[in-house]
Amino acid sequence: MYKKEELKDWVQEMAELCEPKEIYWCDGTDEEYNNLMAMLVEEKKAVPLNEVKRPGSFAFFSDPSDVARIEDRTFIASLHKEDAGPTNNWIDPVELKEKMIKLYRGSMRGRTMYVIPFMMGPFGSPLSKIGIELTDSAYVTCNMKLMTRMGRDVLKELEAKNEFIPCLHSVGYPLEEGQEDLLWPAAPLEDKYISHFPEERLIWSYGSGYGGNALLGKKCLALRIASVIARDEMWMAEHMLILKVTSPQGLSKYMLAAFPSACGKTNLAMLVPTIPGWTVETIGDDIAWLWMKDDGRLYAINPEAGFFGVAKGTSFRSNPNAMMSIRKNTIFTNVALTDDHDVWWEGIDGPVPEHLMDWKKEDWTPSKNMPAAHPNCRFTVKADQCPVIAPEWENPEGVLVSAILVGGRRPTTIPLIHEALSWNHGVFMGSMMGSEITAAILSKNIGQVRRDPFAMLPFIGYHVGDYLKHWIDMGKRSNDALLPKIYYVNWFRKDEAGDYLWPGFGHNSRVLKWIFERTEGIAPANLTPIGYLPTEESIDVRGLPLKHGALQELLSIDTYAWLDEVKSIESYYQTIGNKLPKALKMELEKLTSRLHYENLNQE
Ligand code: OXD
Ligand code: MN
Repeated sequence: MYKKEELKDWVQEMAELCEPKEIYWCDGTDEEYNNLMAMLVEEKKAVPLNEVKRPGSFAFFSDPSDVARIEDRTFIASLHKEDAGPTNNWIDPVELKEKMIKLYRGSMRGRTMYVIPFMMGPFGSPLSKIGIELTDSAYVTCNMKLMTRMGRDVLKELEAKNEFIPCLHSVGYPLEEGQEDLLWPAAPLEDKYISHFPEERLIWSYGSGYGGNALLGKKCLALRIASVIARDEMWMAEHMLILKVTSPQGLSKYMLAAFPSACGKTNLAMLVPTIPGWTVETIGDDIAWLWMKDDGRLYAINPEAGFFGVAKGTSFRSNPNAMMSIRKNTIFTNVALTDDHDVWWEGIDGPVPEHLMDWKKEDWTPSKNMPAAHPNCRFTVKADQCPVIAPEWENPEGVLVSAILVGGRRPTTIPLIHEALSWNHGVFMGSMMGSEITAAILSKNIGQVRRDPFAMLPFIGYHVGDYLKHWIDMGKRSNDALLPKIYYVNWFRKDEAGDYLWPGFGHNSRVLKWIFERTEGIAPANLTPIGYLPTEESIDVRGLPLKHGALQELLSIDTYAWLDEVKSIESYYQTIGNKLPKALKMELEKLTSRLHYENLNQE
């Protein structure tokens, strides 16, 4: 964190290091955005889309080596290795800076350095944080305009807030005199570094222009660095959507949900309920910052101002509100293009076109037998284009949180929904949640399950054991009656034939309704060894074409499968080491004895 008086000197110092041909201070106006886009079109880096079908929208195509967050090249350079914990890549900060300074030296030659003042969180919120990103990418600058509050107003706010988080970004492809630029400049994989210096609250990113590697307000600031600040200041920075559910009686409640990347957070945040009279509105689709007010309750803001959503699979069937959000003024990255310059991806509505230009800018026909859009193709759009954005989404005071959902893709064992017995039991659920690995990250292990505590595995800026302890400690500052109830949901349970048991999407509103009614104290539940489960009658399945016996199976608990799960959690907990909070060990022990007791009773 630097003081406002340090801003000019820091920009100057970084410019001397990176040697851009010019420095440009962003004012955040629409005019500036339009000028940058016009320049990107001129340079052939952006493709303008069909003005009738997709007005004000552009497509970008990345280098095939730069398509996702790169966890292997993401570093937490804390002063002590121990503080980064077993889940982060650690490099000594002095050594890392030496390496990166060499890379940054002259890295912006022939390019403009854009100075982007941005704010994470609504103006006027006690929790909001200012960042300044220096980048040599106009694409990144345009994305930051949609994803954050950015420009002149932020510099004004800096006068009051005093401090900012410095974020340096270079694509790592300097242009020597007469050298032609690439359409998507980037550095080779071994030179890419997404680095965080938690004690200094400093972010240095080099070599990638894609998503979370380059839009530094999102994963780097609002999660990794913010999680460290939050621990120190007793608030929470979480990888969670925020939604508002309103009952037919007009009562509204706010819920958060933590699911690993590409598990449907955007879909749930914008869900269209299939039960009459209920509505869902969106506050955020990816990140929530939470704090406890004097009343002992938790409140949340969405630090972002836009959505950087996975396009693949998005359709009027899966997420009509997202489709309506991206009708205009949207940046698309790595989608395919139709012959009339509209966007296309696998899973979008309508028949598969006969001919496309794929994300590698090559001709594509169905016979190519390769996806036309990259599986991690994205749309970037301002949140206020979402037709169901809640009017209070920018309330600086945040919204009162009634429930926290955790979950992931688990084909077996985990029921559709269960409620934690207490805050600590809920933290236990969050600590052991897991999901199959998806295309949002570059990994060789696609398809395997990895434990991903509160979906924060790639985003905790410190030791995972300390992070879990922070959750326990937050609970100690209040009491269970005031804290949100915690739920484990699993939309992805399969039957023996491998078919999903639950139809998901808009039908998830039926589960939200049960949660809503639980927080009101009116929905019945069965007490089981793993927590409270809905009685079959308490989930509203009217009009739902469920297979015979599906609901029973979705709500069933196989104690033997759970005892296997316990073993797997035990070995996972060992990887956390001695920083694992005692409270969680106790929760695991208590779960084990409840399961044994149940087995004895059944025999
Ligand atoms: C994201 C992610 O982009 O989690 O939101 O990968
Ligand atoms: Mn995310």
